[in-house]
Amino acid sequence: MDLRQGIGLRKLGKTADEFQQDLLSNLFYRRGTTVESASARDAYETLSLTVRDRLAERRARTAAAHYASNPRWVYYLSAEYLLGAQLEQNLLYSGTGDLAAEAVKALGFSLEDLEDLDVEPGLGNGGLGRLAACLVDSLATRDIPAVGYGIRYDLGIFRQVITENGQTELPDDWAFHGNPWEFPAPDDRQTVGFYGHTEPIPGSQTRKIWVPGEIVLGEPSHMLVPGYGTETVNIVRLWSAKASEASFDLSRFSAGQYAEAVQEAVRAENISKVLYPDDSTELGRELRLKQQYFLVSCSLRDIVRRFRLRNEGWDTFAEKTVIQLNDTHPTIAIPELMRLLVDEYEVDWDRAWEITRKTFAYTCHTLLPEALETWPVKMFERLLPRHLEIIYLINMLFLREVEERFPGDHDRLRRMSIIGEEGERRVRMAHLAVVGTEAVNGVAELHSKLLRETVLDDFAELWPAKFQNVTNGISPRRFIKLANPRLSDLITEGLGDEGWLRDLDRLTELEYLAGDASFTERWRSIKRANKVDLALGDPDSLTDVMIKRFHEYKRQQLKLLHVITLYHRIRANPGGDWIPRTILFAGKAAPAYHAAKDIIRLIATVAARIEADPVVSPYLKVVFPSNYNVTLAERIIPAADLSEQISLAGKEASGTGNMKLALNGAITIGTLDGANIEIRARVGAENFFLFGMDAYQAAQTRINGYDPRHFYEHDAELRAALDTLASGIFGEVGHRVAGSLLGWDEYLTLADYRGYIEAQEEVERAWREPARWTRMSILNTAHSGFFSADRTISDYAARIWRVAPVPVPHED
Ligand code: NBG
Repeated sequence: MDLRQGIGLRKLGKTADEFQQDLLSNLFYRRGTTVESASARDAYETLSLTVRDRLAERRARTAAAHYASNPRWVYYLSAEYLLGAQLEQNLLYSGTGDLAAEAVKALGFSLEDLEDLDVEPGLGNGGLGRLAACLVDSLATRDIPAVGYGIRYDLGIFRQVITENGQTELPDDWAFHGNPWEFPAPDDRQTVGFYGHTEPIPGSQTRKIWVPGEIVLGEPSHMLVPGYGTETVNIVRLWSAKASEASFDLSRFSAGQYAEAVQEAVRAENISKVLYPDDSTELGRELRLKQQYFLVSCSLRDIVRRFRLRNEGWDTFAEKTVIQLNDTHPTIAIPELMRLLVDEYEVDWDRAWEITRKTFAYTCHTLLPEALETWPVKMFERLLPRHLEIIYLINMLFLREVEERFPGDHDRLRRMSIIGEEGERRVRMAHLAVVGTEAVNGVAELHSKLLRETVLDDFAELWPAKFQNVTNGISPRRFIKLANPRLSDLITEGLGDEGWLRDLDRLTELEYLAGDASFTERWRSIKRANKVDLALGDPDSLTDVMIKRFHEYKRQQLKLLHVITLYHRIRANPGGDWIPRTILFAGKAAPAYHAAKDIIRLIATVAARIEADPVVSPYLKVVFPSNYNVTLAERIIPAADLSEQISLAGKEASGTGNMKLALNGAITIGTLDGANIEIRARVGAENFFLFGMDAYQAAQTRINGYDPRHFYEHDAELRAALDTLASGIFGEVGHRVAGSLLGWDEYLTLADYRGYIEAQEEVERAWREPARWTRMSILNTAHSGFFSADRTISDYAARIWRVAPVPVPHED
């Protein structure tokens, strides 16, 4: 099938000459310049368009195949996407890397020059946003008809600069120079209402009319999401808030009141201005809720529009549609679909509820109580009055169901209610998400188990079959093929072909090569070469990395206690047989999270101190590159020897950095938390450095009364480390951090200190035997196949979505 034939379009060529022709033609006609005057940016934009054209053709074929088969669709609703840089990926996925390298030479540039101009859209914070990007990649790779919906924030996650004073945040105007990868689709613009009031409809108990007080437009644009080794190209559709024409006050402008004239427009467009506006103020919190409804309202109307292209009525809606809620941020989609069905399409309540429940599924990504979103009823009432009424009705009917099952259990009703009545009344979004969906899943075995046993235990008792686990996964294309080309080439050579990139379980075949002397030698030298490239420390040192968001539960502070312990040990015995280590921290802290920012600042201070110490610096180097993002992760991960996954057990839902590092042959030092447990089970206990309490021991410790002073008093090295911090030699911040570790520390840091230090000693013993270490490294890679996001998608497809692939025919 060739869609171009029908309209007389020529095919895009596959030869170097043809690619170059297209590049030049794009430079001339679309960029409006010539070879002689082309800047690097001209070349970058032109190359991107030339690559995009090739994907656009596949996209057109995908859309046609999907339309023809009228399939069951997966719609992924996510407030965050960390898509990573696009050029390199799209070169790989379109198979045009070599052609492109050749063609840009004619413009006087190298591919690497141009890749440096490819800014990643930082439309997310951390693991949750990157997971969304890995899942859409694998949806396309598995040929599943899917659309990812999100918000096109003007400013993504802040740019971080690290100095000795810690973290400073700068705005991330990622699309300042434009974004060659997106297609605006103004025809699919939607209208979103906020505020206002509701009016009854005579004769109807459940239907209402909502008269919004503010109207904002949502304008979509989409980015292409190609599958790897297949023809499918899906899309991620991102919404931008636009003020309506009427919001510009011409008369005020004419009167010279320029700021007032655009005030309303600015307010409207602020909705998609920044990812997660600061929520330490009431207005900031309201803006966040506005963002959530904006995403949901635009996306649901788009989903209905798409459904209507091939289907009529509502009978088949839930059969043709599954909407996955990525955490609670898009949960208002549940009352919004009810509102559309009941108020706008006049479907009766019970039937609407049946459709709604069947359509949605919910993924929970946390166990931290503070991360389970709730919104004040008052705010909801003001911003989304009709939705609050619908939530009340959903809640009333739900509580009736609970009451029938557990008559007289008032405490249970109070616990399970969608409305929390303690203190200020609040809407509990996680409860709404569980009540309004067909399936609820956690993101690793332990996490799903703890959801059932603790946070959502009442719900699991009521609906045991609803609760599932789908362990997270990562894209092997981005996180090994693109990030670590040397190792990928070696693996391909070892396995005979590149099929493992679509079938990651094939990595187990590497097990047989772990005993091969020349293979292991090459494995080792690749790790070294990757460290040379990273250029952040001695390539012969043990490269020990902790890369993730800064949060007390992740316990960067525990790692810091290890650093100080090493510092003391080396100073006490400068002639000792110390193993040189480069300890690399990278990650951002939420701008208003002061305790996490203190830890960043302290690390930066300690790093400088060690650097300046002639006794310690030959053995120990602490580095903290600024602005951790997907691009930087792709550079660090291939160079890592040791992967730090040291959260307090029971706190990290899954982790996905742990998977990326293991896949690249880093060995994990970690607790029995999140997906660490599954990594250890697969790579083998002997290839994993385990320490610390498990989740049940941690809970028990808390119940028995955690006493940090006990550990301080009974462990001389720990005491010395804390005393050094408290002494102020690392500044006031050291004093503060020591104080919080010795005070009420929810993350039980000191309780795991000795176990952690001992595990680090075991690391050093293994490192002293290079053959053993390399074998452990190879076995980590060999047994990481399970963590492919392709497997994650197969699990969702089979167990939650019940969707089948729709293959897209090749050209011709
Ligand atoms: C994060 C968890 C991680 C997990 C990712 C992806 C949130 C709310 N949760 O452990 O902390 O790997 O989600 O599932 O960002």
